[in-house]
Amino acid sequence: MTAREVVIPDIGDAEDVEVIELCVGPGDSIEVDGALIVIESDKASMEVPSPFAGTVAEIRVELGDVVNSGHVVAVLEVTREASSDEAATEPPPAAESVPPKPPPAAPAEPPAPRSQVDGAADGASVYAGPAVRRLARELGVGLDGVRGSGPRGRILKDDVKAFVKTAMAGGATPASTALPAIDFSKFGPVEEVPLTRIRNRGARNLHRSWLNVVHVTQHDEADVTDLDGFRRSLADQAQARGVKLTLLPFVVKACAENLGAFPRFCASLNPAVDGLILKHYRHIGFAVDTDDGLVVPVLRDVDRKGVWALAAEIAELSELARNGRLTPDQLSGGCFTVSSLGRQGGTGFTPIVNAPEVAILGVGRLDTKPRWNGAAFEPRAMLPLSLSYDHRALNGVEGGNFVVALTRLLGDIRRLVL
Ligand code: CAO
Repeated sequence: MTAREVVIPDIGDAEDVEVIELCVGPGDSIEVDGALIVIESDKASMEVPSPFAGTVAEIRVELGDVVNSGHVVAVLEVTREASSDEAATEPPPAAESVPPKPPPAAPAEPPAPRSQVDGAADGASVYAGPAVRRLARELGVGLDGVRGSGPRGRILKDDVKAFVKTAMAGGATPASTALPAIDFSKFGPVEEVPLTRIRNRGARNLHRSWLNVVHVTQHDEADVTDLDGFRRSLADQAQARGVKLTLLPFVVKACAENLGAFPRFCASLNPAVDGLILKHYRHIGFAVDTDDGLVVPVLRDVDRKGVWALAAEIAELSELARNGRLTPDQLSGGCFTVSSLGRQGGTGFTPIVNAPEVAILGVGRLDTKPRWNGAAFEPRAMLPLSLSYDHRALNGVEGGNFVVALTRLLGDIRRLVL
């Protein structure tokens, strides 16, 4: 084996470029064309590839060093030099913005430096070198989703490895669906605030549902004129009981009743997606907005409870949720979820199914609207309902029937006691 020095090749007009990455260290073995270091001018960053195969004896530069063509980068114990074929197939450099000049054919020098933006189809616009891109390709990682920790957001090998680690732990978006990491400070002042633990967990759950559940949302309106009149007529009793009687407990109660008539909505798909697990209990979750994020406490056996009891329980669980004091038991076991944005307003929205449940009901803001009664228009209190369901488990006719039956129940709550 002979010791050979490797120098920075001709880098065109670039002068005084900075060493921004050491790709290998003493003792590492390296192939012909393997990346030794990465240098960066103010116009482009480039990898300096090895012209030899062998072992790295010395690295003669440090991070941050300023170098020029001809500067010795490393000393290698050489086992093989690049063949003329390898030298000939070396792609011409393509710089990020202004390309360095192609190198002259000089056998004594290492191959031309390679630009960081090497035109790979996947993640071509991200800031990473060929060695990192190669590693990412080997691991099946899309660089668009990897956050770079190097200077100016450059993606390092360690970033790719960390991404894979997180993905293995179930915490990252699959590469094929990842959104690109963007440095928004390019466009104006920004600050990053951490997501609370609840928001973070919620985001993952919602994303998992979004990726797995085939969502369809069916919208309708329930004429709750009589129900709302009845609710208001109970105001004194509610005050005496110390309970706030909103529409929500009536809606939850009606849902429990409807789940009895439509058992496929009170179910979960099995993991193989070849069977539906029907649940013979009616535990219903309801979304609560808290300072820390969205939580969904579960009301147990709603079919066996009256509206007063449900109203009291909704208030109690909402309070616990807002104080971050719900127990795991109070957050699990739901068959169906109700998400009410009635206080906030809106005529409808698309709730995301709280998987592995198969359906969720969104409730909008009650509004008084003119309704044709066959002879004249009359003012009616209309409640917007949006049912999202998993189309893998339920078909459109079932979704439509469920909503229509629910509007009937809410339109005449005497049906709840039938
Ligand atoms: N239409 C019109 N008014 C409504 C209404 C509706 N659909 N729903 C509630 N209201 C009114 C109530 O009657 C009450 O009015 P008063 O103060 O005059 O009595 C007021 O809005 C506040 O109600 P509330 O929100 O305190 O009570 P609730 O029982 O309706 O809801 C809770 C309780 C915990 C569900 C709710 O506070 C909450 O957190 N909602 C947000 C849920 C959420 O974030 N969903 C989105 C998740 S993404 O799918």
